Amino acid sequence: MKIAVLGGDGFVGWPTSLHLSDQGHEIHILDNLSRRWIDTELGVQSLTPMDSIQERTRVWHAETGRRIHFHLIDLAKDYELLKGWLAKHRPDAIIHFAEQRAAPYSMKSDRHKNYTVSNNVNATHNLLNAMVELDLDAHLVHLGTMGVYGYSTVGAAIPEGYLPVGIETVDGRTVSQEILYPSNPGSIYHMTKCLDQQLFQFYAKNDALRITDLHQGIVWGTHTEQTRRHAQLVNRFDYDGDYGTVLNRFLIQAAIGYPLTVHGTGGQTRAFIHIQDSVRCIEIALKNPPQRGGRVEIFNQMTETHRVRDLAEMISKMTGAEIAWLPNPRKEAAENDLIVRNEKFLGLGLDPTTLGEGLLDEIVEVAKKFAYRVDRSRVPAVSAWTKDIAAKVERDPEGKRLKSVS
Ligand code: USQ
Repeated sequence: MKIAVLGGDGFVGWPTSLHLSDQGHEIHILDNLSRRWIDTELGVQSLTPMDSIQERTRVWHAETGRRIHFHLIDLAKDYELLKGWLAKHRPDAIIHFAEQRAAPYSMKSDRHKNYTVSNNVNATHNLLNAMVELDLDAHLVHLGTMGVYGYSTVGAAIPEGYLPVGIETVDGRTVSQEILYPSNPGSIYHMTKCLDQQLFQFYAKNDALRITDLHQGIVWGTHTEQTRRHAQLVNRFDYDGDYGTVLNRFLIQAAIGYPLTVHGTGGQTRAFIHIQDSVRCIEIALKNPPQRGGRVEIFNQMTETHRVRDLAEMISKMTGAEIAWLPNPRKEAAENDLIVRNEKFLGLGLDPTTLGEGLLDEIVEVAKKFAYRVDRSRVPAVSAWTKDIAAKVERDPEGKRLKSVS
């Protein structure tokens, strides 16, 4: 297949591009390199030394003989460029990762909120709009988030996107309907993914676009089979308070002797997936497109759930790291249960990589290898969800005063 990978320079986009190229697909990465610019804005860098996208694709070609093409396009701003590219190349499938993906970054300031909404929603809408205009019958696979469902304890399993409900009619009968599971975003970033869901519903209904939305949990790990092949194919690995995600952060913190930064009681339960499974799920989704004229296909892309404090305690036991119990910079439930259905991917052959499979050590080893690149002052999460909360989040675990970066 000819596949366009929008956002193919990012944390999940890059290993996905390699994985699909390895399988013989023709891969075109479209990216505006915004993630690299945000690193510059924040004054942080990936724990792992990343080369330019051009250098990465050169090394991949030298290693495998396969070409990955790169096109510098901003989906949110360059509608005509995007449309022109799609008209010329007419891909069979499009994978859409091209969104600002960090909740803390999206909550940093009014400017960051505006940026996240306009970037994410415009990127998605420009893409859908161009596909209709060009009569492009490509299968669109979008990377969404488990966070669209929210994290309140409901005592029932979260279904894969749709919820059957009974509605009482005016004449007293009960009719059944399947609705999108009620969205309950916990950040501006998560809210943009809820808006994406609505855009997909409309375009699937109105224009019969074939769309798959992947509600992904928190990704952990860094290497995949392909990124291991050469030092310069390494994936990015974020540790900072905005882009680093909880499990990877704890592992890096353990490796550099920094107390594990648990927010609040650590009673937050979240869904997780290893990066290797993430790219495998995208491959499976590509092989199972919905029918034209059918509804949006939704998969829960996660393999296990864990409570934040259990992860901290497990890593502390494994490495001897201290745990710091910090005021939570986010507005979120202090404790929640989470049960998630994920039978669809399992039924299509996903064989989950779980925490118990020795890969945690591998990440600690990677972190130790590149520990000299870590700026400890960038480890604490300083982005507070409200002004009231900002006043409470004052000191980092090492006792230094925290400054808000805006
Ligand atoms: N947390 C800590 N300590 C930390 C970092 C996080 O206790 O040092 C807590 C947070 O307060 C939160 C939980 O861990 O309760 C998860 O935070 P996270 O930063 O690992 O994940 P999140 O902000 O939800 O976002 C990440 C990705 C996002 C993806 C989402 C999937 O950045 O792109 O959509 O995970 S999900 O969480 O399922 O919504």
